[in-house]
Amino acid sequence: MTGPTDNLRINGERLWDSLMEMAKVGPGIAGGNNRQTLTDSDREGRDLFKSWCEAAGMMLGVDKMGTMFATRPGTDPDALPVYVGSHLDTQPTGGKYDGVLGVLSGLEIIRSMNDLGIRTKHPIVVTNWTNEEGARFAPAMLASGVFAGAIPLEYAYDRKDPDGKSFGDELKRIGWLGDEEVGARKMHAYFEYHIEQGPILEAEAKQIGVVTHCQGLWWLEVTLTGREAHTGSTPMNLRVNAGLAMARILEMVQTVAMDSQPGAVGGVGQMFFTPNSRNVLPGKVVFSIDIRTPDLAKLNGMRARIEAEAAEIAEALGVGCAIEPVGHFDPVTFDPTLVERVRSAAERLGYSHMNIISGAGHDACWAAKVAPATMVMCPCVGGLSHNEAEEISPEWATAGADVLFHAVLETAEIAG
Ligand code: HGY
Ligand code: MN
Ligand code: MN
Repeated sequence: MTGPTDNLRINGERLWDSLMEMAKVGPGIAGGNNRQTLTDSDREGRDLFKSWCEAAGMMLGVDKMGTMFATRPGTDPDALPVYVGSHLDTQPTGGKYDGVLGVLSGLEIIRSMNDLGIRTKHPIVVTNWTNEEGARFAPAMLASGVFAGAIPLEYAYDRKDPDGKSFGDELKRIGWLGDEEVGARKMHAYFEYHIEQGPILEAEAKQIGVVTHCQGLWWLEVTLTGREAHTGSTPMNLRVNAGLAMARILEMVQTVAMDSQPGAVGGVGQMFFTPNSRNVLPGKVVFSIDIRTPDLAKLNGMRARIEAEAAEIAEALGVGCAIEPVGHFDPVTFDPTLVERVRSAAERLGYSHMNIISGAGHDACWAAKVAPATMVMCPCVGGLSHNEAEEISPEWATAGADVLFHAVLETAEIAG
């Protein structure tokens, strides 16, 4: 099966306009977005996306995790659909393009097919996965993880945000609890277009990332138990200092990641002190360790070393230590046939390209467990993401969406 003719392109201006329109929903404080999952602004973004899908003639289905599936019918009702997805939820200080570019490029493909009068054998389903970020409710890629059968639905519903609100209650509250069984849908193939969120494509002056793999991940939630005491009157030798234990563990995570080079990362992004008062030694410190590498043995070795050394550090200070894995997926190899379609589309369209391993996790990582899946990437300025200053160019956005368009059409099979 060869790809479509090389004169097929999406409407880059319309895609950019839609990105800028969606960016107005749940604005941040520095030019980006704070459209966290299951908040009122997430609901507003979902409602806007739904209106656009319906205007493009698509039918919307929603599952019991709130994931949105907008379908453009194919000519063969028995043919499994080609899915094109990503996420509309953002980090609290997120950018305008992380996730959103993939969802709205899927919509742009449909809009372009409508303009060009293209029909395909397989239906095409544009997907907005709930809670890809995992910022409010851990873990990341929660809805796609339930869809792939890796995470139980009840576990997902019980996940709590820092204010103690549950995922299930918040999904109901915003009115996006759907009726479809999660994972009942079967996919012919899955594509996800995403900004790189790293510096490689820009540094190498490549327009397209042909994503062959994605690194694996562990999220380890550490709870340290000290003794609340006065920071002024408690002698140093009488302290049970959970804060000090946390600092030493943080330093150790950095050492483990550096010892695991090349191709490994480790760090901490979230931490809570209780009672979090300036002149009280913390009775409890809870923080989340994030480690990642494309190498499975190295990933599990890093986890084992961190758990062992954290226990030693805590014990030496008389601090209690409990570690709970709250997020995980093994390194992912994307489908070689689909990867080749992305590469040949970039060549046909005259876009520079290179193979790349995704540093960030994506819903495609779970989709790859249940269907042939792959990704397309575009550069981002300075490799910056999960920062309100996240930026891409309209040209970069358009090039990746063109490649996505061709790879999806080749897979969905143009029916004339
Ligand atoms: O954590 C991740 O890699 C993704 O941005 N949620
Ligand atoms: Mn993302
Ligand atoms: Mn993200």
